Amino acid sequence: LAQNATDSIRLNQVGFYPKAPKVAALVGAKPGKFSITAPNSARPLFTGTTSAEQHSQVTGENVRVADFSAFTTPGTYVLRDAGGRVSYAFKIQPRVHEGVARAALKSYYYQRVSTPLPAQYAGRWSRPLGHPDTQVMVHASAATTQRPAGTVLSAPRGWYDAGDYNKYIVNSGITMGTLFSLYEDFPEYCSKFREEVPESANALPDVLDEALWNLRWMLTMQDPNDGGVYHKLTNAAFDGMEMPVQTTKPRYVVQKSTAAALDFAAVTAQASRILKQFPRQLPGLADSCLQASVRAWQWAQANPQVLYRQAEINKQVDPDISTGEYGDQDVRDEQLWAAAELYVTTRQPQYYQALQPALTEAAKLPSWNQVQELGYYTLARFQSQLPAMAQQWPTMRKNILALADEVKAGYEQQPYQTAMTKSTANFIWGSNATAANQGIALIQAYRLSGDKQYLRCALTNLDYLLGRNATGYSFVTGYGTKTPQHPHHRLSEADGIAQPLPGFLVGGPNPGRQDGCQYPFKDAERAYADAVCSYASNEVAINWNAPLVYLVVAMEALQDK
Ligand code: G3I
Ligand code: 9MR
Repeated sequence: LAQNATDSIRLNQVGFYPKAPKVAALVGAKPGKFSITAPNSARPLFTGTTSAEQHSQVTGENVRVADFSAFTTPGTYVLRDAGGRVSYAFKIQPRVHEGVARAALKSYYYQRVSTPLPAQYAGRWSRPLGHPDTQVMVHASAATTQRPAGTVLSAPRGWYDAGDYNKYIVNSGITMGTLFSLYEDFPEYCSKFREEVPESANALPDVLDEALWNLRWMLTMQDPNDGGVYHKLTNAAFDGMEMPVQTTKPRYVVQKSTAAALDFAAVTAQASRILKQFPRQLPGLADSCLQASVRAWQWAQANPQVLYRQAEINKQVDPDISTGEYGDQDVRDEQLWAAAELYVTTRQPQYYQALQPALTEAAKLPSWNQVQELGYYTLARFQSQLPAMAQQWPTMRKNILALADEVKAGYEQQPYQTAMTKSTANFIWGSNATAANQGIALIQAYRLSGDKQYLRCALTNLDYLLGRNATGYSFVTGYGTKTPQHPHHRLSEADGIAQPLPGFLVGGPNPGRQDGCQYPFKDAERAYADAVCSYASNEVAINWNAPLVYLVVAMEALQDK
């Protein structure tokens, strides 16, 4: 029967919590009854009637919705529609997303740089060490008197950013902020949440052990002479589709930037207050982080507009750098985020002053170049301990809720009944991270208001990512029935193993199609190609997996609500 399964019945291919809403979108379905059955039996365990047909303006599909929320018995099932079509098998059970949650966090272990991955932890994806990054050169764009071009530095560890092998401070910023916020929002759950990584037996929660691997790299990216932070550690050009151990190209740290300094200041300030809870395991590290944070902050105040413009740099010095730019040209949001983290960690009035201009501004959905909301989340989390903010707090609270309300408004009315599919503007490069970040915005609103409608809506975007979408894919490698097989991911492509590394969220539909690959469809919701060439729709990235980890872990932690 599984062979007859149709990808026109779109649902969360992993499954559903017993008491949660359960919805499938049926494309081109006959009207009438649908049923839920065991995979190998036609005997209905639940029957319902599909909704009236709705025409999607985006894809041209006609969609009916099957709602089986009232069916709560744990088990493994398929959905059968009026035309006799059968869905992929899915589960109804408590903790149904625990496997995805573990795998999504474990993806960071697979992205670790400068270390061998032994089979004990990496299984068939074990690999020898590559990119030791102990002999990194100062690029001419970063030359100073103390560190002239060609000076050799050691900056090991960190995570590979994405499908490529470079390490970018700006993108590490939002990634670390999201993972640290997960820990601060759900400390009990995170403390029990274990994967299988070398540090799992120690006293730290695994999510913090994993973040430490990248934090220790980030700390090496600060120039001790002035407190400035290099924008990235990179090859001059992208490595080929080869394994880390095969790569030999020189690596550089490039120009310092204000965005890098502020993201670094935010992350290290947040790290400092979290790691302070583990003085015996990590003696001195919290203090070092805070010192590093303050110095980066001071550098950024003295250098408020040092933007990273790769094309300009390439006109002036050699060698040319052609890897990811992460060229944020507006650092006001980075300034606010850093001020917020430093304020919460130190409670010093200067940081409070620095975040004044933005305190009453509308909230914006986070992305690598828009981090203001990360500051809002942190201020919200500690609000009861911040009496100085009492006056502004009602406005800020209203703004956080307003963003979530905008994400949520009317989602039940459109064909797929997810927040993500409400607007084609959501479908940019890395659109799947938009879905996950919308989920976080909704969870934050739930935490502030206690209104469960936000949680229900957040779950629609997890359903979206795991299969209730117009492509019919579950976008997390290895989780679901129809999952990406050919991500733009050097580690997955070059290892000679057919199955990609598990637990990775691919970028998702992106009508921009900047990679020039062949796409089966061009419309916003279906512009996705499961092809290695498609870096604009099928790459993986640390800043996309982080909100997935947050969303799935939060749903697991809140499943009984
Ligand atoms: O912001 C505009 C938006 O206003 C507009 O409506 C939309 C229309 O397409 O475009 C938006 O800008 C896009 C931006 O991403 C959105 O974040 C750009 O067109 C698009 O080119 C840009 O793509 C970035 C891409 O690098 C190319 O620079 C992605 O965000 C970013 O995630 C990606 O990051 C790469 C690194 O450079 C290298 N490592 C892999 C990583 C993931 O692909
Ligand atoms: O592999 C690169 C990927 O990580 C980037 O997101 C993408 C856009 O900057 O570029 C990819 O590299 C491609 C390069 O830009 C053009 N030549 C082919 C490369 C893919 O192998």
